[in-house]
Amino acid sequence: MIAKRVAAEKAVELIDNGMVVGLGSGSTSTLAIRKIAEYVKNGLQITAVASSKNSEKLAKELGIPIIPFSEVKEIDITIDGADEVDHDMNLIKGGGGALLREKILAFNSKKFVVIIDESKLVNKLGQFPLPVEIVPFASELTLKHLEALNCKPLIRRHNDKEWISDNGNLIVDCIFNVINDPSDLNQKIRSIPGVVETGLFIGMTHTLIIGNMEGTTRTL
Ligand code: ABF
Repeated sequence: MIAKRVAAEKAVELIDNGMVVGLGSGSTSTLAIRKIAEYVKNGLQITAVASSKNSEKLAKELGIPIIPFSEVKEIDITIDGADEVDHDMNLIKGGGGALLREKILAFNSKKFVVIIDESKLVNKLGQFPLPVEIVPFASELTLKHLEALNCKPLIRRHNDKEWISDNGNLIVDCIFNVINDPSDLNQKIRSIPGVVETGLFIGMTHTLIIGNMEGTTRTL
């Protein structure tokens, strides 16, 4: 946890007064949200938008001012975690199921800061099953097309039921083991009707902050 915490805290130092801040999801982002709340209590003036219902709830409980997206022209900085990161700072995200909202925030941010512990760094993406958000309609057909891309697609389940995203969709975890061309795969998956979004974040990361067990960070 220390590695995640130092990465999260380093990222929060990048926030200035007056900024619109995008809040990520997951355990590393939660540490960032808690730190932001401390700064807000001590006088930092920001507004924020969240990438999941869970993060929004937590931020509100901690006193971070959440504003509706209708009031946002652009997000100054979004701080979010990742499941895997390669040497080009491409990511797999969506282990927590919030990949669509996370990608919308990242896309609309001047600065997208990714915070990880060093265990998330990989030579090639794909060990972590790639989450893909799909609409429930005709999901069996969508799954066949995913399978044709050489993966084993599994619909995410929780308590014996299909897990439903914040957007009312299904998440398919696609086991590839190795993804040789993440950009090409991202395009191929996104061209399947029924697919809403993939957990591949290609060329979106501006800053990567890596925390380690010694309690120090490295920024790329
Ligand atoms: C979010 O949280 C997700 O995109 C990713 O699935 C997850 C990272 O997990 P954690 O921060 O809990 O290790 O950022």
